[in-house]
Amino acid sequence: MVRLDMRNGAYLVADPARPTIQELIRVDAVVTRLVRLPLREAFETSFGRIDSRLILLVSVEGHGRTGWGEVVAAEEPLYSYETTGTAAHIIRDYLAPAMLARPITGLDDLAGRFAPFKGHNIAKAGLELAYLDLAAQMAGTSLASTIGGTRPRVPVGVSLGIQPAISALIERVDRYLDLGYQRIKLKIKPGWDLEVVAQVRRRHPDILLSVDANAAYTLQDLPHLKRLDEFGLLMIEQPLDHDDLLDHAALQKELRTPVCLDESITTPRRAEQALRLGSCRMINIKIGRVGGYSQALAIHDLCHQREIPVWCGGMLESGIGRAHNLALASLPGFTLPGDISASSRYFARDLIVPEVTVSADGTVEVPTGPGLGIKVDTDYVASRTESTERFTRQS
Ligand code: NPQ
Ligand code: MG
Repeated sequence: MVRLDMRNGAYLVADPARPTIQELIRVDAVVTRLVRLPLREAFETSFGRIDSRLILLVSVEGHGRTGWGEVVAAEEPLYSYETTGTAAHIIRDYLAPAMLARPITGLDDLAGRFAPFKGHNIAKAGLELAYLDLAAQMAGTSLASTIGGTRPRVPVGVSLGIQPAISALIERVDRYLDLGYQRIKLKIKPGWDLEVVAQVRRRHPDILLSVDANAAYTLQDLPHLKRLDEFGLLMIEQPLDHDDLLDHAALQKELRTPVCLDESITTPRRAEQALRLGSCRMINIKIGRVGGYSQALAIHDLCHQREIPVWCGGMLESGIGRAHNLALASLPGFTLPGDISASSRYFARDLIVPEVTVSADGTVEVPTGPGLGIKVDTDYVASRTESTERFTRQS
């Protein structure tokens, strides 16, 4: 039986059968680093286009070890209101002091300290990730097994940005299918939707195909969106506004294609309300968007109990965030392919060794070593770091 217990606005880890962390973690220092990685090619969505990824890395030091996390916010508040700048501020002034105040007894303890600060989920998640890597290292177990993950490998798909021409998109669809990716997701917007989907579907009648609008439509577009039903899509992701559950419920009633919510699901309570309203039939879980493992686990457990499929979303993470996504996606409820591509899909060189690779069957291995189970390439991180801040315990 899954509980959704609240304390200070944060949900407690929901499944009582889940292993809990026994180690008392005393964090000596929290370090943030701004790192810029060039993208191998520009990534365009309905809200904008980027050529490089500015990443806020977080590390926590304690017990002679270092745990690593990643703040997945973008530079501009277009996907969500958070940015690398707002996250740096919230971590500096509120979250790092709360984390350093006293030893941490577990995930619920840390989530409870962050909960009084409203929102800023992506900032909170960055610290939770780093904490959990350190806690799992201390326990000598992999991060995946620490949270109750069961899959040794996870199925993955690729998200393909808006292109200058359909021919460029088709070329990429073919390339990633050849590499084994199990699902193709097309970014869409008004003017880059029906014709694009029709051509890809005609060429590949049987693949798992989905679309993601990143909130580019309104309910007035209902007749237009209904035409997507004929393409047998796995889902249409976040067609309407980022915080609108009611209009999504109205839309889902009129569509055969399952609606999947991304931006709209910011807390376990919002997930529960979306399911109660019928706003979606699937949920994309991003650890950042929901405020860390504690909340992601609660949403996973809620959906698993109700047989709602979930999958792991992506935020163009470096290998550090990518490795955390692998741990999350190893949970039993993650039945659909995640947006967890190979490092090389986005970057010429990643921040970790070995890099994340996708095998020919479209799966990625979940690391089994202690903690994240990958090595951070600290020399390469240093060479890419634009600025660093270090926060330490007062006593
Ligand atoms: C999504 N990601 O599922 C997001 C959107 C997204 C892989 O499609 C910088 C930081 C740029 C975060 C572009 C994918 C981003 C970003 C797109 C997130 O909706
Ligand atoms: Mg999305």
